[in-house]
Order: sequence, then C-alpha cells, then structure tokens
Amino acid sequence: MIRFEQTFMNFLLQHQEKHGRTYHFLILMDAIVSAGKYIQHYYLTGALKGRLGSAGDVNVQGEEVMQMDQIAHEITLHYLKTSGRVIHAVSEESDGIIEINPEGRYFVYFDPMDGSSNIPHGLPIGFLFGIAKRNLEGPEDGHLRAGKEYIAAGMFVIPTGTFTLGLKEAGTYQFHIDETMNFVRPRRVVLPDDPKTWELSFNAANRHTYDERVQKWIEENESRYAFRYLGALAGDFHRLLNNGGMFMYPAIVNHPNPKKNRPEGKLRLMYEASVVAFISREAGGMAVDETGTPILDIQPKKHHQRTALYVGSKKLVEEIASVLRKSS
Ligand code: AFP
Repeated sequence: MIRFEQTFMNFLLQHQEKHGRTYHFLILMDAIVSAGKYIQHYYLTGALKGRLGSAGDVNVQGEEVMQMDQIAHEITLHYLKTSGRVIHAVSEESDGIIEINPEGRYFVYFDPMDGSSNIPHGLPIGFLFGIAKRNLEGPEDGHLRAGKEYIAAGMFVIPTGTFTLGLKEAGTYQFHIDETMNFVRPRRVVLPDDPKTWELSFNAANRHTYDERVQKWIEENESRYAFRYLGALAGDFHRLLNNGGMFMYPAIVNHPNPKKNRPEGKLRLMYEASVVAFISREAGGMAVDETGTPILDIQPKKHHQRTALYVGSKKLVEEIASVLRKSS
C-alpha cells in the first residue's frame, strides 16, 4: 500500500476553508514555498557549482554579501512578483522598500539567506519571512508593522528541508520536504514544558560583553541546560522549538573595544526577531528585547531596525525578562 502524506498546500487549503478565508493567502504562500524550494535546490548544489563564495560586495547592514545571498534574494523577489499579491517587500539584501504591485494585499518582510557564515561550508542557513496584511478598507497604512500585526511568519531550514509556519491564532506547524520536493506531513509544534530537554543557545564568545545582569543570570543558570549554537537563527531556533529552552542574542554593551558595542542588538527586528517571536507565540512561547518588552509589541521605526532577542519557552523567557526589567 502506498502511504500518502498530506501536502503543505492541502493543509493550508483546508485551513483557509475552515476559517472562511480567501485564496489570496494561499497564492502568496505557494509563491513563498516555491522560492524556498528553489533556494534549497541552488544551495544543495552550491559547492559543486562554485556558488558558495563571496559576491565581493557589502550590503546595507555593512556585511559581506555572498553569491548565495544575491541568488536567494533574486529568487524570492521573482516569486513574490509573480504571485501578484504583494504590495511592498522588505529584504535584508535591499536598502529600500521594494515596491511590487500597487494592487497587492500583503507586505512581506524577508531574509532569504540568514546565517551567512555557514554558507561557505554548505551548513544550514535559514530563509525567514513575516507577512502582514495591508489595510484594504481604510487609508494606506504603510509597511512598518509590529510583529503582533503579522498574519503569518515562517522559516525554511536549508538544505535540511524543513519548513515551519506560524499562523495567527492557529498554531505553529512543521513540514518536511519529500522526494518530489513537496513539503508534507504537517505536525503541530508546541514548545515542551519539561525543562529536562531545554537548551540554551547563544554565542558564548560574546558572554562577557553582555550586560552584567545577563552575565549573572547565565552564570547562575547555565549548568541546568544543554548548550547548542549553530550561528544561524533558523537552525538554532528549529532545535529550540522541538526541545524547548531559550535562544538569545543579547545587546553587546561591555565589549573591550567600545566601538564594537551593539546596544541596539544585532538581529533585525522585522525579518528575524519578529518572525521567530511570532512562531514562538503560536507554539506557546514568548520573546522579549533587552528591556524585557515583548518583541511582537515593538513598533519598527525603520525597516532594517535591530534588536536584542530572547526567545523560547515562556517560563525561561519570563525569568530573563524580569531580570531585564529591573534597573541595573
Ligand atoms: P548573518 O546572516 O549576517 O550571518 O547573520 C546571522 C544572524 O543574524 C543569525 O542568523 C544568527 O543567529 C546570528 O546572526 C549569529 O551571529 P554571531 O555570528 O554573532 O553569533
């Protein structure tokens, strides 16, 4: 007997029908999944085809651009355009807002290749995206949306072949790519409550540059948890969703070279932090910034805004949030 798996598109179709929604979101998600698969394909054969090197350029964030960054950006934009459903997009790889279709219904915020330091090694990277809906009735409401206004957010771990999608007030689901390049077998993800499996994930090389309160919390608590760090948010966060615990990228405020401090944090709010915060909320978790403010409540002032990030199991994030809310 053949064992048939439910495909992502069938799952989403049923979801939309159950909630009496339009098919526009389906069309957009079909485009995003096509982009995810195409990026996966390019990345899998990247080493063989000599695509894992630098593009010899520096991006809007002042970081070295890799060939794969550009390829992934181009692929994603192509599919967003052909969907006909996107008014504006914001990409990590593009300085300005990308105007796509004035008739479009959605804003899409994306980082098509997150975790660039893994690219030369062909190790996991992420394609992260958040989606907000344009105000179709009222006056034009701009593209700078707080994460709590996203209607969905997701991430592909590439080339691992996993896709995770958080749907507003409807949960977080994971899918796996099959032999036919379809994402299949929906599984609802809930962050585990049991601290036995919890992990901590942060760049340990930075720990002495964190705020003293954060350093103290780490010293007092780290021995209780396993420690894992891949250096690509999607991969680290994927582990965390399954095992529970906390990923953090705190503000850098005590660097021996003060020029290297990053009091505003490193990760980008709209297409990194808000994406994992949204997915986490839908999986029963939470996320805060360096002041203990929920990431999803932060109203971005600019599209490449950065933030510190603490995300994962609610109890653990609440614990660090209460430390962060106390003045030093
Ligand atoms: P890049 O895409 O610029 O490498 O950034 C990746 C990232 O934003 C995120 O995916 C990682 O969790 C984090 O940075 C890693 O940063 P460190 O290399 O400083 O640990």
